[in-house]
Amino acid sequence: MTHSEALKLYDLELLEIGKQADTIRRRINGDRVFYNRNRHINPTNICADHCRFCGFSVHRKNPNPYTMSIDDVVSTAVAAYDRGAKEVHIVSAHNREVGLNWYFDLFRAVKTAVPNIHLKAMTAAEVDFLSREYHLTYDQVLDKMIEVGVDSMPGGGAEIFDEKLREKICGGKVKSADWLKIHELWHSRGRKSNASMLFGHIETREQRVDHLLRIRNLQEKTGGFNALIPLLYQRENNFLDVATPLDSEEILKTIAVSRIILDNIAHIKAYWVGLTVNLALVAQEFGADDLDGTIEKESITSAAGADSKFGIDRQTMIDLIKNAGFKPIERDSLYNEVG
Ligand code: V47
Repeated sequence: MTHSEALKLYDLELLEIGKQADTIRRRINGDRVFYNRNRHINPTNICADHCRFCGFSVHRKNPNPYTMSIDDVVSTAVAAYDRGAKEVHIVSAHNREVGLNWYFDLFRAVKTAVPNIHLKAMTAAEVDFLSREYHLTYDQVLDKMIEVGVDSMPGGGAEIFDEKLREKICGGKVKSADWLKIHELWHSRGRKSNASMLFGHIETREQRVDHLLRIRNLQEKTGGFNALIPLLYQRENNFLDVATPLDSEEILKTIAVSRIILDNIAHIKAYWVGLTVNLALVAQEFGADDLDGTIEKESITSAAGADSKFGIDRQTMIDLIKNAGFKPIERDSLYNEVG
């Protein structure tokens, strides 16, 4: 699909584009809606970067720095595992104060304490930060991650690949080509990851389509992406002045366009945290097939205004999916169905 063909999809009526996306969704995933039991842990918010959309890292609008001890991270993971979580999703800010070993020791400690939990950790932005800060190649950082027990990589840090816009909204962090390179190297190790796209801020439809096509091209090469997560921008406590939120029609169209362009990636996640549960459920009819997980505690999106701080319980998740007319499927991190 060319860029202009993909862009034209947006000109379709919402229900028409929804139908096209739903056809692909049903071909790949039937009437299943996936979720998992997971725990998000964000061990520090002290960041060397200053992304203008971020309400999580410590700055003038969020003046409360924190760094968890490794023991605290481990006990949080253990408690989540005891409550049934199958995955911990660990993402940190780019903290210069803690040192390289803090990152790796933390993962090793979690994996030693709960060997059966899936450790999804380290965005490509963190990989790039550690590589630049400590003069390591990407290969060295990725090999180290495997050595200390990281199982898969989350999709964060992709934002929007268009270089000009990226410079404006998150100039200091991982370059687009490097984000893709890091995932390619990770996939070459037989490992899986996710991709994301931050939308609903100052990007254009053209830039969204460009972003999705770059992900599609890498997936053609490696097949290593499990899911795309279109992350809806939240407007509070950050430095991007966005006067109006995106309307639901444009959000649903973007999810549908994602499904259609990325028919080579099995799953499109409607991340309930940013979309609200209601819209995330509607999105299941516009190409999405996954709601993400129970999460337990969420810090990044809620810092920018989302109502997601305390996660969602499993039974509520199941009931919501059933009431929306879909079949709830609890999955592990690699989309295998679990008990
Ligand atoms: O990359 C930052 C985003 C991401 C805001 O891989 C914001 O399964 C909205 O990537 N409004 C991190 N979003 C979260 C992420 C993620 C989440 C859930 C599942 C997975 C997965 C990955 O959060 C960052 C950035 O794009 N973010 N600020 C904001 N104001």
